[in-house]
Amino acid sequence: MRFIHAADLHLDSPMAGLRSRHGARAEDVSCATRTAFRRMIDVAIREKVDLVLIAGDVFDRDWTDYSTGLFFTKGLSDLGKAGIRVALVRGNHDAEGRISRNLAWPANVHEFGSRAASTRLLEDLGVAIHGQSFPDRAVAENLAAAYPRPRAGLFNIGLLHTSCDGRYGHDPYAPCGLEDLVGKGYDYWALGHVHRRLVLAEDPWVVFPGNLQGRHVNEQGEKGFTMVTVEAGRVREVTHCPADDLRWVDLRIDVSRAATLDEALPCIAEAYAAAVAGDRAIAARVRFVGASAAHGALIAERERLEAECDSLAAQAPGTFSIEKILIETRPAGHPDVAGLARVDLAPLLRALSEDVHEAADLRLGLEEALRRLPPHLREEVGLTHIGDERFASLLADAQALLAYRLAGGDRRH
Ligand SMILES: [Mn+2]
Repeated sequence: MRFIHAADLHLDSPMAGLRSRHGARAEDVSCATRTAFRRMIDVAIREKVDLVLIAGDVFDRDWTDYSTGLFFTKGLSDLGKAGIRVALVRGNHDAEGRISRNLAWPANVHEFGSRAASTRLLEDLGVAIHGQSFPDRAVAENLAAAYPRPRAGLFNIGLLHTSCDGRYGHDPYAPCGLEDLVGKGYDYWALGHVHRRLVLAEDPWVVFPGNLQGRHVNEQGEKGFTMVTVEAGRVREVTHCPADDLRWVDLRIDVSRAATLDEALPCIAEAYAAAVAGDRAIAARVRFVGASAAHGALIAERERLEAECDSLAAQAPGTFSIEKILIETRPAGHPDVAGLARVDLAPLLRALSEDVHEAADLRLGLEEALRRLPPHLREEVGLTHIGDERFASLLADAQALLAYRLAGGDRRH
């Protein structure tokens, strides 16, 4: 007997950050969750698995129309035509109370109810599945505690959407201890909710497969589902199968050896090439780091830098998209003060860094100016709140920028 365990499909999740930046490409990118789901269906059919388990969060949010639901039922029907059964529970994202539209599932699909945990027997496969859906988003009680006792002589699977003991950085829904699960007497716990792949125990198996497709830069690396082979009522093999169509990476590009924006370009191209993973599309957050003589140039010529980043992305192998560009470089040594001295800015800037009253005045002025900006602009420039550290780094950037401009740096090419 073989089954697939998947969770957190989040179909039609908007792929935060990529939509707005990529105009024409937005549609491809937003299809990533669908493509990943389709990959899983194709593997299930090709490998002739017996059963597919989905541990909640099939949908990212309430459907805006029926197309999301139709896409899902089409995949389920294809499984049905291949003789593959499906069991699923709803999670916090697709709890009964959150999805207002409804489609009847194909006949090969069993959805567990949300009132109480129940058991579904598939005796021809020698399997008993125990599960319960989320009635609403926030489920505070330990659902696992009331899961039924295992059925003797069958392979017992617990299907559950849970934060487990809350150590894995997700909202604490249907919390439970690992010992609650292990003590239940089941053979395999098919969990969902934590988007990272985690094998919490192997006797019995307690597994979070992770989500099928990363949705933002904090969901990096390979994503997919888990394939489980059972022989004579015992787990023989547990394998992770990648399914993601778009892979998120956080690219730190060290430009400490570059003195100009142009010298930074080969560093970017090199980092892109290293990030490419087979035929997966890449979505990258690009972060320039290092103490660099190009610091001032990067800040002053940000618009060109962003365009060069996009241009190099278009040249990279495969599909390479940029989510966001962050300039986190520091100046290398002291900024070129010759230009500053010429207009007597050096003493002023020194005073701003050293004199708390001067600095406080400047900060008030800056905060006042920010208050006049529309909120979406404040957010866009990342200045919703200016802490001490942020203020000091803004001041240092302003100094580097002025030095660069006064030295005629932006007229050099
Ligand atoms: Mn989820």
